[in-house]
Amino acid sequence: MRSWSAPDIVPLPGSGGPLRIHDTATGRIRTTTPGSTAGMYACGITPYDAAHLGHAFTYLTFDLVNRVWRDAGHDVNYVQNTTDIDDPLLERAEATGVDWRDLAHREIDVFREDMAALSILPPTSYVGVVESVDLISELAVRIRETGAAYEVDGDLYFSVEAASKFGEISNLSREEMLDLFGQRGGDPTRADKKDPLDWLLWRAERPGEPAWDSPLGRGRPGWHIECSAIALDRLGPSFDINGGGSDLIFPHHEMGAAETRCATGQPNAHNHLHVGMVGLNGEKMSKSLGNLVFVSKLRQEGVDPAVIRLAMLDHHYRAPWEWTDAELPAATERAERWRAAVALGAGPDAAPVLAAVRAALAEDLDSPSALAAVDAWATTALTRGGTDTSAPGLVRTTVDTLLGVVL
Ligand code: 5CA
Ligand code: ZN
Repeated sequence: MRSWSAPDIVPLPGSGGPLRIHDTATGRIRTTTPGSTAGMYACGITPYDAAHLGHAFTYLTFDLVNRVWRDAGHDVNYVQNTTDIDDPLLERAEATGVDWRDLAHREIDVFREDMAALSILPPTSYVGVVESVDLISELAVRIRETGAAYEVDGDLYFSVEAASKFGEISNLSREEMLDLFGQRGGDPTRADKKDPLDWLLWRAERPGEPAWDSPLGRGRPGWHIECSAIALDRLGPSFDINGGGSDLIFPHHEMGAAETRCATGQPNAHNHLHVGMVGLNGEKMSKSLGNLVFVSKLRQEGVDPAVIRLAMLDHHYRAPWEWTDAELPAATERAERWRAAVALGAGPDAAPVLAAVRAALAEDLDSPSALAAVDAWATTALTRGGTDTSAPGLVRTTVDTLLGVVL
């Protein structure tokens, strides 16, 4: 499926250091060790509604990884899916009287515009589930051939008993797993399953629901296997970073990792990256709760995308945070201050700013510290001035290339 247009990336002098990033599975900050091309997969949207700031915060995080790796000299093979067939999409289409395909296309279009406006680097491969049904059913067949899957009334389930390292990413107790599985799209109470945690790989056709032919019969893919199959197809096993928002740690990423391990004998990824939830008024911002701040709405209201980006960058990606009315005024003030400083003909030496932004981002994407380094330079430039005529240009490029903020 078509991705979105890429912002221009102006190379910076020298190169950045290796990215160190928190890994959910080990709970440690680890140095990533990509080859010449780094591989990364991020779970994409379910396109039944417009993207909200929580989604944008998650894709901003993957965008920072992308920029840090590129600055360190790597190419990046970045894959993102879009869940263009799933229960919530069908339910919304039914409730609003639109065709599910039209709904998905419309919302994916808005998402592309939002991402391009926010200067989020596009995935190398942006992949829908509908266009991937064959490769998803092939992976389900591979899993069935290992003996790890069984049928319940024509639906195919993965048997959790066959998952050799189940819990390796989430490190949760069985009680916690059962609880989250029930809350997040699982079916722990379905009768005739061998274990309540067994999960759906392939759902046999139901009357009135879309279905595709496959070696497993007519039906549609379960949720987790869509991401395992697309990632395996585009990136192979053992790529560098897999992730999404922290709401996906369990069951989605645990069960997806089990599928890849079962089919290939290898882990799906070396590092598991999870982004803190953005909330509004004390709750996680979520489509089902309806407490949303849409990126597209802010853009329509004329908010500068660079300001939206700056507001998000002021929060560390792992910490959950709340969007409040104070975010935009603070970010607007910062953008104005930075713009005034780079508009000066000269300023203090900017090489330390580049070094500080690089160092902050390379250490677990510490974007608040990166902003503080630029703040300090801008304050000095505006209050005491400076004589380096190349400094404003270097700060402008640093901010553009590493933080994606166009001044
Ligand atoms: N299509 C699936 C992933 S395969 C899905 O979770 N779609 S989603 O539209 O619900 O979310 C898209 C991405 O945004 C996911 O990575 C999810 O973890 C992340 N996300 C959702 N809500 C928030 C939030 N409030 N804060 C931060 N990230 C969020
Ligand atoms: Zn996913």
